[in-house]
Amino acid sequence: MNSERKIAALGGAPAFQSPLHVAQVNLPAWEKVEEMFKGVFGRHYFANHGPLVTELDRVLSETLQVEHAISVTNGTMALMLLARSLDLPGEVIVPSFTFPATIQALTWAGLDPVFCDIDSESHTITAELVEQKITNRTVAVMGVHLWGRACEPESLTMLCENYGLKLIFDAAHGIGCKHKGRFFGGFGSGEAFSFHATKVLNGAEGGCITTNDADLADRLMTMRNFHPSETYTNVPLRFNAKMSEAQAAMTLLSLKELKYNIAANKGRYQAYMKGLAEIPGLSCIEYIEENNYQYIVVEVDDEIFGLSRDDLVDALKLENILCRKHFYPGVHNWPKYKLESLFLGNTEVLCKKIMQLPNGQAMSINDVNKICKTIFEIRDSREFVELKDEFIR
Ligand code: T4K
Repeated sequence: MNSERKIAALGGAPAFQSPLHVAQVNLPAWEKVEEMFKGVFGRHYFANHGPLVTELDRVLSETLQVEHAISVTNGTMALMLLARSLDLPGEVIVPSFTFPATIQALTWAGLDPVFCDIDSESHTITAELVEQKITNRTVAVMGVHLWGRACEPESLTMLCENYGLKLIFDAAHGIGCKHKGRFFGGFGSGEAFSFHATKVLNGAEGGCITTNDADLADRLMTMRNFHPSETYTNVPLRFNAKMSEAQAAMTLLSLKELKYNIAANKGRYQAYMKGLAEIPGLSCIEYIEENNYQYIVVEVDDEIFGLSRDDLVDALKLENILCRKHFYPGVHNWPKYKLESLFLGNTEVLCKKIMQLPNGQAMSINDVNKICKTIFEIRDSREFVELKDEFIR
């Protein structure tokens, strides 16, 4: 494709006038927010399991078709509580290709993360790869449903049963996603979700843990607060991890709009798929099962595309298209966790190739098409491709 426009890296005007963030927040109409908050203010009740948090726990368990949903302050706290509730010392097998919260939650819970490589297609750990990491110190496996794609629930369950290990999931990306027709929420002993502002379900921070295990639910409800009306089940530790009424108000409103937001995401995802299919060297990950389409994840093959992932991200930034290199460099490369003896081949490759493109409510299909066109323009800009180091570094 020949383009007349001078790309921003060569001094042209940016493709977008103002920054287009990787995630734009999904917002309900202001009148609905006002109405909901009038209720909160009118009741003078803001914390400690008010009516909205109670309602949210009920609606979440009903929506996700799971026995118990326990809402908390954020996704990281959901992971921390879930990990701490295991009350076991030892090692947990986990991917490194994830948001750092997954690993930090284990460390906060006093557990030792053991990094496992991922499958290069699914971007998740597999039962086969996990089995190679099991030692007599292993107590659990934490799978991550990355990009809302299921992390082998059946084979990991079978493996963990065979070895007597606990299985928990980081489902931060997974609200509204299904595996074999079943919503995420009931896999493993428990699953942790995030309702961060950048997620398809925006609780303005927030999260929850779901489980079908009544004892675990009781322990988690006890661990999340100090409120005297809670049960006094014996638990390892208690926190203030309660979701507020304000967060519950936002989450409930956002839940009502979830299916519309997912449908809009799907439209943009399909437009990206179409636009990027015409660009050799770029491939957008596929969603075979029902997904929330929140993440537009692209793998850059620099030899075919002609530019590296990092060059493309830098050039797009100058166009006001703000992408993310999730999850570079991989948590196993953090100084705290780095082991010279550890090599995660697929993780290393993906950390250098994957980027996330913008998606969310503030974007139209035209915007998606414009982003795809801009990528063409950057690739076709010979001057830039040859001298990129001088232009953007
Ligand atoms: N497990 C996994 C696998 C996760 O991906 C995450 C979080 C967690 C656990 C932990 O869940 P939480 O504790 O966060 O509930 C973002 C999010 O902060 C994070 O929630 C998310 N995963 C991660 C994948 O992405 P950042 O630091 O890369 O992006 P951030 O927060 O700067 O937001 C991206 C852009 O979105 C901003 O540059 C501007 C825009 N934005 C953001 C916020 C917060 C807005 O326009 N408005 C906003 O209010 O981590």
